[in-house]
Amino acid sequence: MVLDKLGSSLKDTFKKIAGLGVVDKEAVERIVLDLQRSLLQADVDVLLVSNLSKNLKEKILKAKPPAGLTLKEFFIKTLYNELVSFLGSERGELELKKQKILLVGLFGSGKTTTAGKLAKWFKTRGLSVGLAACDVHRPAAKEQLKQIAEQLEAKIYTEGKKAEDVAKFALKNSKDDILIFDTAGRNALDKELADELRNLGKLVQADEIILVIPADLGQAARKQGEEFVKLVGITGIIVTKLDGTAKGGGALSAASVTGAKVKFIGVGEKMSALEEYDPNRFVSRLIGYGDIQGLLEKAKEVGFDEKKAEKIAKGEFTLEDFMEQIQSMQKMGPLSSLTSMIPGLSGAKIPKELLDVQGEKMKKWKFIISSMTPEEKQNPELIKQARAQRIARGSGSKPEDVKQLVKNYEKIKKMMKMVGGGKGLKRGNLAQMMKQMGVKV
Ligand SMILES: Nc1nc2c(ncn2[C@@H]2O[C@H](COP(=O)(O)OP(=O)(O)OP(=O)(O)O)[C@@H](O)[C@H]2O)c(=O)[nH]1
Ligand SMILES: [Mg+2]
Repeated sequence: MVLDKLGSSLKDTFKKIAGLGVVDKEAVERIVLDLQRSLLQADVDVLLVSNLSKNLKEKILKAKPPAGLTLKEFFIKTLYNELVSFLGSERGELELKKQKILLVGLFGSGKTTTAGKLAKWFKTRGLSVGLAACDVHRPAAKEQLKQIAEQLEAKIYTEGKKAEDVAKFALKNSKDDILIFDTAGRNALDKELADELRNLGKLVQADEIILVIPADLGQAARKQGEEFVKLVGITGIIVTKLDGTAKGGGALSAASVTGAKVKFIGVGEKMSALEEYDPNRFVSRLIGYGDIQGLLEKAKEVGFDEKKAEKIAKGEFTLEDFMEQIQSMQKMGPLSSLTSMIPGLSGAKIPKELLDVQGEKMKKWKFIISSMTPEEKQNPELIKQARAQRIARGSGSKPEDVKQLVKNYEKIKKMMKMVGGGKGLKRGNLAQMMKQMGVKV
């Protein structure tokens, strides 16, 4: 998978947001720091990273979330949108119409391969394609393009000594819908290359002049892009070799600030390894949009309170805290998918049904607790026969139910104190806890 390292660290960041107890300044700063680390590792320009961080902090800490969104959801959505705009925001397109495309770029960036990939892309969309081999400098260049053309059954134009001669020949003879001009690369954008490209540009009058940039350039893609923009006025960029580098995030974000849109990305050596570039889709795939949707749902329903969960794990909790936690967990759905968000719970595999069967009993307990005095809630051990009877009457239950709840609470508290010891819940303990509460495991 392309950019999997960046993808998985971004995914972690999103998960951390969803798992936040409170979204305060400190939490936002911690998350932003996390994000910065991931982006810098992907060779993103420091300035771009700092802009993104600033935007994010301002939006989360100063702006109010729109109605209907919790702060956490707002955080997740804002980060998502910022990443999309960071990587270009708009979708780069090539029209399906008769046109001339000039490919430019430095040595080995992938121009010739990309000429073939584009030919295939247009051909599979029903347009005829011709390839003009305007790289007359590298001895095997024409031969390389010829082989690609044969493989794709595209027309090929090679005649002429100079690049311009080949271009003229192609322009004169081509009846193809799409005519793609492959050009020579250089180590740098020197005068010779600049002159040749300028002349070709004038002669061909291409509809699209596309700069081909390898992703392993990382943030240097910005400077190169800007140079080519100045020289030949490129209309778009194709970033190649995204499959082979962790620096692709840097290249894509850098390319997107040159003012020319990234139109396609190259993700392999094969002719089919070309993808249309849509920042929105790219981000959603990078971080797993389904996962983000899931996190959004969770962030919406409950504010899972980590601090409270920790207190519970240490055996420091009131009856109400305890009920609240169990309810949060119920709302949050399958516990197994949550374990990574709750400290101390990672690795525990708890069947979903375990908490679902609690519904009726949970309701009853809620009524019982709401019939207690604040003092009783804090110190349930005060509840003996007389109090139990009063509470049962108030909550429409039996004194035995009240006593059972208190007994279970005390058992669990004791158990948690024993096993928790500040380290949080250990594997299987929650299951044991449920058993103590009378749930069949
Ligand atoms: N992994 C990977 N390799 C690629 C990709 N695009 C091109 N390549 C490889 O990169 C090398 C150079 O590609 P070319 O298409 O010859 O590059 P060029 O820009 O035409 O090179 P010059 O004509 O010498 O300037 C070849 O080995 C390609 O197979 C890509 O998206 N992924
Ligand atoms: Mg080439």
